[in-house]
Amino acid sequence: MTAQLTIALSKGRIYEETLPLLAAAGIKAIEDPESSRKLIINTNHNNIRLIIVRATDVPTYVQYGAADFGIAGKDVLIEHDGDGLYQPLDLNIARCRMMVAVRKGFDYAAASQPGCRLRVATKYPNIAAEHFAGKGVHTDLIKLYGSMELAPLVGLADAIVDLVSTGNTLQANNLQAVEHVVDISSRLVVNKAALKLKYSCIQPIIDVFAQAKNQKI
Ligand code: PRT
Ligand code: MG
Repeated sequence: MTAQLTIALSKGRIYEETLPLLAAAGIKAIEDPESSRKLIINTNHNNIRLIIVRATDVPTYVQYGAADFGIAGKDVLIEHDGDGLYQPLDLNIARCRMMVAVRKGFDYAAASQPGCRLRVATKYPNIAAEHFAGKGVHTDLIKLYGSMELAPLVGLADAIVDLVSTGNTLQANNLQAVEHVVDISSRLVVNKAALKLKYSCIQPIIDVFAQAKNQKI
């Protein structure tokens, strides 16, 4: 009997860039999650299904074994602290950079000297705390769940730590990136127990993803 496999994905950019990898593994969703309201999407394989979750929830579903594997951004994975996750492959998709950004004209060089104190708004408090601790800068961290770009414009924070890809959002909001924190791409995350129990189903998919990724480069 073939094992039942559940794959956790988020809608949007990760899903779009994962489709070719799934296709290379012969897996096709029978409905488009972008237009369907269903959260469980069947595939052309009776034993394989996709579950559609928020990007930040992918590691949680995989960690607890509700999904056997999933795809999540390195931003989400660094911020999520949990055991039971095996990260065998950087898929090199949904690439961007995590940056510190401030209002144009804000003197970041002066405000980020060792010993200074900065108010920083971010969705990534752990990553931000580590970054500023490394520079010897004290921070008041303000956790936000989206639209970080607004915070420096309305006086909520001096700086933000956020993802930047084209830079258009910063530009449109009169902000500028002033410091690189870490390069981000999405990775495969696999439940460790599932990998052992369903090795003959999961490992071939990991191998195809690795090949498809290398062909793209
Ligand atoms: O949007 P939602 O709140 O539902 O969830 P999410 O933001 O967690 O998911 P989604 O789909 O937006 O992002 C999923 C993953 O894509 C992230 O975890 C990253 O690993 C990756 N990724 C790659 C990005 C970007 N590029 C990106 N540019 N995630 C977000 N952005 C945002 C950024 O936060 C900023 O607001 O896009 C804006 C900047 O884009 P540019 O092109 O204007 O610079
Ligand atoms: Mg988003």
